[in-house]
Amino acid sequence: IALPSPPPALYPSFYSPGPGDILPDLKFPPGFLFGVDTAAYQVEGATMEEGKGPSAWDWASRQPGTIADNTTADVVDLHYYLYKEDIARIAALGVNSHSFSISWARIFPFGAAGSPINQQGLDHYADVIESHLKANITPVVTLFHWDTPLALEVYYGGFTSPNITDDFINYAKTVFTAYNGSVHTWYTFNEPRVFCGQVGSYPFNLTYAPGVNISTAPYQCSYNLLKAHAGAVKGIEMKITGEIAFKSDDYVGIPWRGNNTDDIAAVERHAAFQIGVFADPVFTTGDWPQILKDTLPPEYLPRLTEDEQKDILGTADFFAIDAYRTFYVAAPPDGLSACVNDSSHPDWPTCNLETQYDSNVGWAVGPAADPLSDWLQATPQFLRDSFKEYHKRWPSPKIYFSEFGFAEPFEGVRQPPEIHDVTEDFMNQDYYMTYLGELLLSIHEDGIPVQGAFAWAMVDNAEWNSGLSSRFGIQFVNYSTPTLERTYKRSAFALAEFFKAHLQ
Ligand code: LGS
Repeated sequence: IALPSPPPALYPSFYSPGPGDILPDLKFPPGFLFGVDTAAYQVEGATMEEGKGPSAWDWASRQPGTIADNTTADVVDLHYYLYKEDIARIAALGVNSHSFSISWARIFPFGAAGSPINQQGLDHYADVIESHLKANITPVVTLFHWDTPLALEVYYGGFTSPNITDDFINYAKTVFTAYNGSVHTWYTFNEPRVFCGQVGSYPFNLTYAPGVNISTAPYQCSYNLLKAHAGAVKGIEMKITGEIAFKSDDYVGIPWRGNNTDDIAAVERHAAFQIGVFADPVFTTGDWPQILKDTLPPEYLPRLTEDEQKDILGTADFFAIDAYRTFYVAAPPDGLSACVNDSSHPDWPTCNLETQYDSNVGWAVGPAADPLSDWLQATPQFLRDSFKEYHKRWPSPKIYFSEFGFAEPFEGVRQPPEIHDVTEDFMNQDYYMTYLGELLLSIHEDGIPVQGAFAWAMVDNAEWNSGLSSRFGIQFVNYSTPTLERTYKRSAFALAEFFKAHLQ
């Protein structure tokens, strides 16, 4: 597939320099990965084919009211069958890496250790990996991007049960053994904080509102998941042939009133209850952040024994961060600290992800009614500070900027009505260009060892609860065509040009 010339811009972008003119003298370091992201549930489709078992999301997407537009991911992009075309299309852009996930239920339809292996699933991903290598695209493979085999939810409640740990380690070993040597970079888990936050409404209420009426579920999940991560990494000793970590999400907040000590304490508390839940144990201490232990009794937060701490510490070769944006964090009016996602504690003010910022975070109010203000939540101006914070708090020889991107709403909000072109995602383009400019400065001025940047997403896809209506792709997918036709958006051309100018 040859890259077509970009069509002439239909109207001017907010961001004036062309992708090649942004900091033209600054280059990405040698070996830098210019990647796009996907995840199995979100792009593959074919959910009931070739021996795959159902996942929790296949179940959830069938429950009325769970997905905004009532779509399932049964067909979605049919990447399961169209992966060769998709690989050719990203190769044409000059993309040199693809970060994708393996569906656990394709390899173990029933999930559990000792249950049958689906050879077709193993063969499928072998060919997917080979096809990437042939196209000179480095495969970066995630073992778990939220699609728990449904059977394990039914048997024992998925990640709320300690049984999950052995079953995950068994799955991980099977995959590592099958593809070791072909895959160099691995992630065990995608965004465990988001995943276990949803687990607040376990088992089957997969909305994004975590932990309001909850039990101990989010922290049981965190405990089991952390042990599963460490067990997988230790068990495999990948360090000989590859590198492995998990993908963090979220941000270290910015104190709302600068040097205000309450706000600084709120930032610390926020960091401890968010990224710190997983990053502290793995990168710095082996144990939960102290604030967590001080706040949550052992019934909520199982304590890690010394042996467990030893097993967990150091189980990441690099730090990976899905850094979409940053927020201000402020102490709530009573001066205590931020209302963060620890509502399982009886004495703590409850809040959820939808509203936690309303009262105490200034302008960064959660999901906006007006999509334009969602765009305003893009925060390139904080990217360098964020990377400094990540690197200071959870030091690692290498960082991947593992996801960033923006879902352009095309409903006439931003484009002049006479244009209304679904491939003119100029806000997404501006998002990528401003972030990447800051990233170059972060590497060159601040000395942050970032070695890869991955755009979410390769194509439009099933955006969890938002279904097909939230379009994060750098390629438009026309879901009304039988071929599920892909078209490069403006952002894809901009990314291609930016990386061509800055890769060496
Ligand atoms: O699709 C998910 C993407 C989309 O946005 C992916 O599966 C997740 O790993 C990840 O959580 N994702 C994601 N997160 C950021 C949400 C905030 C986006 C706001 C962008 C405003 C500038």
